[in-house]
Amino acid sequence: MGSPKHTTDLDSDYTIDQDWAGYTALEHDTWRRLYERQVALLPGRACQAFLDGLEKLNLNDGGIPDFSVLNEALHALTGWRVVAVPGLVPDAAFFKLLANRQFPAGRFMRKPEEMDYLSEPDVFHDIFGHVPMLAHPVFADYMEAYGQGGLRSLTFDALHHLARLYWYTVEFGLMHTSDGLRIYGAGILSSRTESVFALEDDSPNRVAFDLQRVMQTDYRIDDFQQTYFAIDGFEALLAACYKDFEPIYRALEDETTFLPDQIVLTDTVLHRGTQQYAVEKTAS
Ligand code: HBI
Ligand code: FE
Repeated sequence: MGSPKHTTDLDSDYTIDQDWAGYTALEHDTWRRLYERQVALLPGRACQAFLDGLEKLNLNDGGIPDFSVLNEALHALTGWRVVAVPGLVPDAAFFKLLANRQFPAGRFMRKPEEMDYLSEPDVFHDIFGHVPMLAHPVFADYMEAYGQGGLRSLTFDALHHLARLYWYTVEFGLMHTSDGLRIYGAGILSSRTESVFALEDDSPNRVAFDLQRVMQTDYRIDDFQQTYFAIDGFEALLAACYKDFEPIYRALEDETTFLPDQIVLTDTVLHRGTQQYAVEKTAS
């Protein structure tokens, strides 16, 4: 987590100063190494919106981006801004920020020995993974709608349903394109190994996105996903989600929860996974 020079200057909405001048040369170097590694994986895997966003926002300048500079470009494109937070923020605060087109980003940089995995979102995951997508106008609207739906979910005790939607779209989403499946999920695109696994490995299921199905499905937080859901496009995703979820929450009260690897009768299966990776992991 943050180095000692990063003080705890918490505001009430959990946002803090990025303290860009406080990053060390090693932390900037870690960004550059992560960046170069990921960019090499993107052609043929990342969706076009992500590639466009990366270019428009000039995230390849070298080193950890200064949020104030990044925000000038991002705000001009879609009205979104990035705000620094110390780590995970409480759900209500998280939703409120999104509903106001403010994306909370961890400001700390992972240590060199955590290049491949860390449990809390750092500045590389949050900026490289999430922010290019926020430059896309329809995805930008989806994220705001998600924040508003999140605030409303708190009055229905439906947070777990909304969290699954975020997980299987914003973090681990795939998309159909005329060239085949592409990645738009930030959790995948900021991971060297999952960028290959999610698209190319035989192990995970790949299933067409369905809102209620996703809201009923548990997920893995500590390892590769066992099922990925593919949307038809951002317009379709926004249309599916730009509605009152109350009837769905009511319907879900009588429904079972699906396991992370489960295929159900109503699924449009694009690839039925062998689950070999997960089985071997459990056995070892
Ligand atoms: N806080 N900084 C940060 N980043 C997240 O992705 C995040 C969070 N707080 C809550 C949260 N995510 C999830 O519980 C939501 O997906 C529901
Ligand atoms: Fe994330």
